[in-house]
Amino acid sequence: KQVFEALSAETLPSRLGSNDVLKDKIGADHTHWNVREVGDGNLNLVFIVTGDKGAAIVKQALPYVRLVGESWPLPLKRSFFEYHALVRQSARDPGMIPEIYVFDMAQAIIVMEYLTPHVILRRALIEGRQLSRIGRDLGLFVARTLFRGSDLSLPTQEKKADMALFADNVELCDITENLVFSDPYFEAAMNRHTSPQLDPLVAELRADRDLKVEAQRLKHLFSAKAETLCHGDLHTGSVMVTDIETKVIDPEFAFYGPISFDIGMLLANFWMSYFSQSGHETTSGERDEMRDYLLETVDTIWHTFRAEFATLWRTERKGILYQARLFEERGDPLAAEQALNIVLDEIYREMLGFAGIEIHRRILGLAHNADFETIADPDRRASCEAKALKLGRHLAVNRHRIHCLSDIRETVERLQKE
Ligand code: SR1
Ligand code: MG
Repeated sequence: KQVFEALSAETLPSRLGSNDVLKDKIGADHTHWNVREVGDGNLNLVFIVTGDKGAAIVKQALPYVRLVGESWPLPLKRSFFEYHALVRQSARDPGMIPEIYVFDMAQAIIVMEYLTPHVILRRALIEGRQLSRIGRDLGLFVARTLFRGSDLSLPTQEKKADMALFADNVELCDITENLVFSDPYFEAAMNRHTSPQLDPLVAELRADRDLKVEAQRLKHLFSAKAETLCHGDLHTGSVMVTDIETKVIDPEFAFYGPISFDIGMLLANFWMSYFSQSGHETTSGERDEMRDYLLETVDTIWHTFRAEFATLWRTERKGILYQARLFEERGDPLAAEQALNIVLDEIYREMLGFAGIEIHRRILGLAHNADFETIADPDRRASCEAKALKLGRHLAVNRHRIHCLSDIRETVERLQKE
């Protein structure tokens, strides 16, 4: 059995240089490879490798959480789940995932296409860039991957076997179960809200019985509703963009969970971006158009998801659920449409809840996001975060009473003016 060894910029060429695929993609002579370590994520090592023929990204899992250090061990097998999730996502929504060149399970290494001139979507949004494609691309991505990974589409034997495969991604699910659904709602050791100005609001949220009950209902859904293969960590840091292309990366948290989970996480990150914008403007109102763009993008993602999910329901529904022989073939086509509306409505309500909880954990928990973290003025930052926290509470607690996204737009715009 090969012993795991972390890569370094110095050792990488000699360790990977004999791989034929990489010789072809990067260059035959690895002594000419140039390696730059670029990873600034919470968990892994990431390198850009360039050579005579081209470039590649090398991602390696470490046996611990990079953000915290060796005191928090984390199994290398997450790389296996990431690889298998990438393969499935690529088949379910072709073109949305970087091309995978090499997977080395023992060394927890995935080598993939170097996306250039792509940037991380979160970065682009902080800079105030409006990407016209992302709403549609991401809406289609969630609809296709989540529908095609579910019992609506897969043969039941295949889905059950795949659930068994991914069931072992327990440590990463454990991170989400604790860091997302529980820690933000009590004084957990790893929490760190960095704006003391928020203390009174944080105390209010932690004493909010309705909120804490909803957070636990959502955790219950997360752990028990194994509907489909979710990306598991679909935030704006897991998306790479240019003006004409969108790619989704980093599905190491992949697990079988609710269809609504990825969509909720994703929309939460757009709402957080919205509230963070005033922390990045130099003159008041400078980012008004950007804020409108972000709310439009939320609408586009959700409406594209709904429309594509409905199309797939009508054209590709071949799994064990809502079978055509019960409905259409018995001369009652409206029955399948009625069931579709009920399914979509349930996804919508859950999605709002997951979005609310994701907002809270990014401000109160361990893992923050750069949208707020890069706001230099502490008072301004706290004011942005407070608005987002209030929206999070509203979404989680009132999700059964919020009938459409335009109601949320009103709430968001009212909070922004506070
Ligand atoms: C300890 S890991 C913290 C967070 O980083 C990842 O990107 C996930 O979002 C996780 O919750
Ligand atoms: Mg990640």
